[in-house]
Amino acid sequence: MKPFLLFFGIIPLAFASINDRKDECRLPKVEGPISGGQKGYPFASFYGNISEIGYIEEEFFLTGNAKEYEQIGDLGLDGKWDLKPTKSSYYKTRILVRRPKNHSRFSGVALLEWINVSFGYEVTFGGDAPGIYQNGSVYVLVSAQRVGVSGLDIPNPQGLHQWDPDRYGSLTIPNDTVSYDIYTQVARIIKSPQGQAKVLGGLSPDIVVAVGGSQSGSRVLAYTNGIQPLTNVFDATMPYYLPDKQPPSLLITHPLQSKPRRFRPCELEASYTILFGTRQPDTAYFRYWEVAGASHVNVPLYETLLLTLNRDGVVPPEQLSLNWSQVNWLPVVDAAFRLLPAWIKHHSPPSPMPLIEGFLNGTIPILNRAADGNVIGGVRLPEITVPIAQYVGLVGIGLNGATNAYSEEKLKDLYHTHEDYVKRVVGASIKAYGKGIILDYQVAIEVQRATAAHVPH
Ligand SMILES: *[C@@H]1O[C@H](CO)[C@@H](O)[C@H](O)[C@H]1NC(C)=O
Ligand SMILES: *[C@@H]1O[C@H](CO)[C@@H](O)[C@H](O)[C@H]1NC(C)=O
Ligand SMILES: *[C@@H]1O[C@H](CO)[C@@H](O)[C@H](O)[C@H]1NC(C)=O
Ligand SMILES: *[C@@H]1O[C@H](CO)[C@@H](O)[C@H](O)[C@H]1NC(C)=O
Ligand SMILES: *[C@@H]1O[C@H](CO)[C@@H](O)[C@H](O)[C@H]1NC(C)=O
Ligand SMILES: *[C@@H]1O[C@H](CO)[C@@H](O)[C@H](O)[C@H]1NC(C)=O
Ligand SMILES: *[C@H]1O[C@H](CO)[C@@H](O)[C@H](O)[C@H]1NC(C)=O
Repeated sequence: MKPFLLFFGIIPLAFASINDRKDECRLPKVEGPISGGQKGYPFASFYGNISEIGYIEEEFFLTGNAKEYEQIGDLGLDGKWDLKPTKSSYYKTRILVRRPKNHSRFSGVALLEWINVSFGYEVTFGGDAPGIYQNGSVYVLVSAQRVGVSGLDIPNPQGLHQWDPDRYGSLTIPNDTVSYDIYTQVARIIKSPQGQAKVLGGLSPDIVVAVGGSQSGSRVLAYTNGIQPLTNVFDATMPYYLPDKQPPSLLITHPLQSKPRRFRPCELEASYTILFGTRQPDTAYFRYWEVAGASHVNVPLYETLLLTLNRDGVVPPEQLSLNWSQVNWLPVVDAAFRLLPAWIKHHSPPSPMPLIEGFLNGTIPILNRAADGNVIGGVRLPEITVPIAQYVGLVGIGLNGATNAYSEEKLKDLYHTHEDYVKRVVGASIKAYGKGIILDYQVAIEVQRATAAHVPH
């Protein structure tokens, strides 16, 4: 295994001091904070008034030359990839930086999210997690891929260029083969004193984490396998909600499995990993979690996402259905955002979690279900431990899952009175909080939800 996995937090600093000197010269040019344009605000900016939570959000443009990478040998399932840098190309992109205004609130942690571009425009998931801001962490959205900037090659593209040509017209990413080095260069800015002075108001993070969900999770995973061993730039990586559908591929555009320190929470993912046999055992430097009942895109997640998409006037990819799974993995990711730095700083690893039970019938993954209809094992949120429905992560090949509500009789059977139900949710939420799988705000949300639910009728 590569050094950062074994010694991160302490030993990498020795590498960093050598690397940093060289890399200072290669820091991209920083422009900003950016203002103006037709819309007068950045695309995918924080939903709500960020100064009310004591934060500042600023956008910067970065200009530089980014390398491509070429593989040497196979991109194997063991994640031990050998890559070498090749030619460089000019790029200009943007980053969106959220930081606490009051420096004494800063947690010392910077999370760098690789923005998801699957919808043909840029979407953040992690950035909607409230715990980041309650904890005083820095959150940086990184536009690393061409589609986010230029849009898809379709009649009505929705990239940054189209959204606000005045503001974003000068941005360019030639192709995604340079995306990994763009990501590295952003991390180097966040780690260098000059960069910190320019984009972080002088905050100096001691832990920098790579995060990304879904297609971006694949990229963060590829980064972990192939690029991090060359750059040593991150202290930890956290690719999450990542269906392992793809075989290893050239150009590392659709990457795969590895042996990194990562969280990958979602029941849908459990079915895929059973299917493709890509689960990895936990190690001293690696945790793998699956969230029972959660689907890739679930109701609470999509409701939150729609607020931003509607504000920004882009076309949502699908219509919300309350029949999708109601179980959200994001609160677990938010909790993991705390556990990862604590792991590095205090050598206190997050608890291992049981896997969701299942097996393969031919090529079809079957998850074992208890009498209540829900899966056995996994990270268990109050929705699962005090259930009012069956929650299914994967329905056919759908990414939304399903919620199959229990009958009134069944609810009456399980919970004699509403007070009984609420009391059990309160207990389950406090227990989940105690286990570190949700944060305190989520306890309040769970209890509120239960109180408002007509259970039993
Ligand atoms: C955002 O909140 C700050 C602080 O509460 C306030 O001064 C400012 O006017 C608000 N901005 C908008 C656009 O509402
Ligand atoms: C900054 O945060 C610290 C610690 O939370 C607090 O004591 C201090 O009053 C804050 N300063 C301002 C100007 O809000
Ligand atoms: C941020 O999270 C860390 C790790 O859980 C904790 O020690 C610290 O007290 C938190 N800070 C705030 C302001 O919530
Ligand atoms: C990416 O774009 C650069 C600049 O246009 C070009 O030189 C390079 O060949 C492209 N790489 C691939 C793999 O298309
Ligand atoms: C939700 O499921 C119910 C029962 O299966 C069905 O009648 C209804 O049309 C579904 N609603 C949506 C929005 O899909
Ligand atoms: C496995 O699949 C076959 C048909 O493909 C089906 O008949 C059988 O019931 C399945 N077994 C289980 C345990 O699901
Ligand atoms: C991100 O990308 C994946 C596909 O790679 C897509 O299924 C998913 O819905 C996207 N996530 C969001 C929230 O946009």
